[in-house]
Amino acid sequence: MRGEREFGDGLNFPSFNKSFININIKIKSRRGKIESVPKLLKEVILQALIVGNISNLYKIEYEEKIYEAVAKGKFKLENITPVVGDIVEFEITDEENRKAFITKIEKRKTYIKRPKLANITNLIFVISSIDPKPDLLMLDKQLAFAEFLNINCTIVLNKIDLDKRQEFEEIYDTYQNIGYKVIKTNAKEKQGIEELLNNLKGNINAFAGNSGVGKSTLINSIFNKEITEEGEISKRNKRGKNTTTDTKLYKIDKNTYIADTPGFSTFDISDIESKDLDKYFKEFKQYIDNCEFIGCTHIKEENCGIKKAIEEGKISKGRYERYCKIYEELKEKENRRW
Ligand SMILES: Nc1nc2c(ncn2[C@@H]2O[C@H](COP(=O)(O)OP(=O)(O)O)[C@@H](O)[C@H]2O)c(=O)[nH]1
Ligand SMILES: [Mg+2]
Ligand SMILES: [Zn+2]
Repeated sequence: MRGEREFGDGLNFPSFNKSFININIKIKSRRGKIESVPKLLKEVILQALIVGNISNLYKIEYEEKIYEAVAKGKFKLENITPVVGDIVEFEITDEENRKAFITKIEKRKTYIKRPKLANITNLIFVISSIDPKPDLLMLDKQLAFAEFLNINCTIVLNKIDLDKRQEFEEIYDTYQNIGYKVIKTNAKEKQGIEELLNNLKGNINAFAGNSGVGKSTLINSIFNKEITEEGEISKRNKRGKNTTTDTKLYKIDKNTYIADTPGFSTFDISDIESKDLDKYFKEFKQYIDNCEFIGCTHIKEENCGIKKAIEEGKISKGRYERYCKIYEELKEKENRRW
């Protein structure tokens, strides 16, 4: 049995794991009889977190130390490669120069394909109230995708200082009523940063949102120093080519990380099938049973539970309109595929 530490709903962060294997060994007694006796073998398994990856080299963190590791050949046979966010078992091959082998990948809690990220337990979707104006279509795509991936998400409504008429309050209410955690921030003046930080604790977090909404400013406020610019430059390798593998985890504290993920701003949700989209609109779920037709898409059908819920003011009209748009987009992509 392996003794793992639990951190709420978050991850089992790498720890010093002892595993005890109980086996029976056969011995010859003095009288020449073969006897089976139990023997307790004690084995120490080291676990680390992958915090960086460039091509086939991994940076793994173990007890505040960073080792440079390669994956042992057998992963190729298993058709699985380690990715940033993976918790792995490893063997140290050279302590002085901090070199290691990755020998096993622990079961992933979550997995994102593009960019490849394991064990993200909190997605932070940032929109700004003004400049650029809130892109709710993007937000709803992202929220649906997070539901699809089964990852918790948090909405950050940034640049509240610019919205003199406080129109962001309506957005706040819409998403709060659905049951999402919404945090209002002014990243420049560090308003709401404390609340955001509390929300990140115990998770591996990734930020997403359109360019200019304030992601870098928010992350810098959290760390109180400039770190993400460096991360953004590293998108390009020495020859100036874009690399897609360079993702990093930045440590906030022992149990909390932020993923710096180039190319995560606008993500592709085409893995969702149009017919399943309603499941990923969280507040729709409870009304789907009221639809007359099984497989109702809630667009052209009559006697639709979703449409009724909108009339009764139980579902936001804006959310429904964006559902229709996203549905059509997915449907179109599917038609092109066949
Ligand atoms: N007024 C105001 N400006 C902000 C706020 N957050 C970020 N900015 C500014 O918005 C611009 C874009 O921010 P940045 O963090 O680079 O956005 P990113 O592209 O999402 O990383 C910068 O000029 C920031 O100084 C905020 O809360 N209020
Ligand atoms: Mg940025
Ligand atoms: Zn319906």
